[in-house]
Amino acid sequence: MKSFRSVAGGFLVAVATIASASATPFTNETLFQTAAGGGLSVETFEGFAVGNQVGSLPALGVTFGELFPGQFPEVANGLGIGGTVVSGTNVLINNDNASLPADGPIVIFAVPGSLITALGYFNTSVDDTTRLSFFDSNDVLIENANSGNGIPAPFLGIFNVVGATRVEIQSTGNANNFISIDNLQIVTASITEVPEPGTLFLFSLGLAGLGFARRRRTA
Ligand SMILES: [Ca+2]
Ligand SMILES: [Ca+2]
Ligand SMILES: [Ca+2]
Repeated sequence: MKSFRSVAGGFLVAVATIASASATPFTNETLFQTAAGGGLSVETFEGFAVGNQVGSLPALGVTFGELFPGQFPEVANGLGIGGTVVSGTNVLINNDNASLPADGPIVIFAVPGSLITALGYFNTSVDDTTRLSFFDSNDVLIENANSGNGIPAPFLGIFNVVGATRVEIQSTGNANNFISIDNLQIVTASITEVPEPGTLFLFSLGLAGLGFARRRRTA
């Protein structure tokens, strides 16, 4: 009987390990890029005019959610809004026409059929610290991490092999919630297999083992 119980416990431990094994935030851009591997693309926002809304970045394989109906994240002059820059003069902001109050989080979606496995940026807000969150297709938080703030702009990146359907960048609420980012860098991966059935299979094996052990114990 004891051997059956330990087998069941082993399966449950394996499932828990799979769910948490890939948590890897980076505050160093070079280490992030090394971990993220090939296929990384960087957006400096220098190809946009100030005031342009950014609904998608095809080269990075992502689209953006609206800050509020009819308003996507917008390109601004980083120094002109009281922040800083990492490249050129432009940054991306969570605001309309850089006017307070600030608006919702910057929401980034992987294009259908793909997942975001790595995403990094510099927080050029100077005052606000930011939170980077990865969510799966069921809207469950995979992993998050908080950036620093100040000058020079601190980097924050997450590499997560599970892959996110949606990523959010938002203020942590320590300042005026108006945030800007620069040198957004992303790796996406095509969905070649759906991981859920395998995980569910392992989980159901664990449950079956528990049930079997329980039946044997009462017998
Ligand atoms: Ca820039
Ligand atoms: Ca606003
Ligand atoms: Ca701010």
